[in-house]
Amino acid sequence: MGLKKFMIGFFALFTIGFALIVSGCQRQTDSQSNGTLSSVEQAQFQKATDQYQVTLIPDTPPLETKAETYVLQVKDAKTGQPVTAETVDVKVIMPMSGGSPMVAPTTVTKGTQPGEYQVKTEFTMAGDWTVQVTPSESAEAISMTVPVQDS
Ligand SMILES: [Cu+2]
Repeated sequence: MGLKKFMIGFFALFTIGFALIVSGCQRQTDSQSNGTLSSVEQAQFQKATDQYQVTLIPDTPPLETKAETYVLQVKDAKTGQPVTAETVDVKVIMPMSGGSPMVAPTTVTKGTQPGEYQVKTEFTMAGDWTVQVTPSESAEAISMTVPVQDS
């Protein structure tokens, strides 16, 4: 069917795009002041606001379309201390043009270290996903965009 071919071509273009995005990220330097996404080391994704600094760490980079558990670190941006919340709210979504966003089923459990959480999710499609972290009920959500490749 034409649609299927179109989708395959679409994904191929996306994959090339991600490669460019990833290499672009690696050239970025610290962005803590303006709060944009940066790649701290090759495979960590970090974003900071006035209040919080969040870092997403994949076990085996790059991010791929499969079920996996990631470490999420949440720190107080001012003191540098890990947050003490039992859990944080994490939403993993992919905005889709002309439709409602895709939502990845996500569970969060407390990690072994202070301020660390285990985020189990499944990126169901290659492309740019938005990881939205809300460290506490009164906090603003912190969104970072992460590129996901086909596994
Ligand atoms: Cu999608």
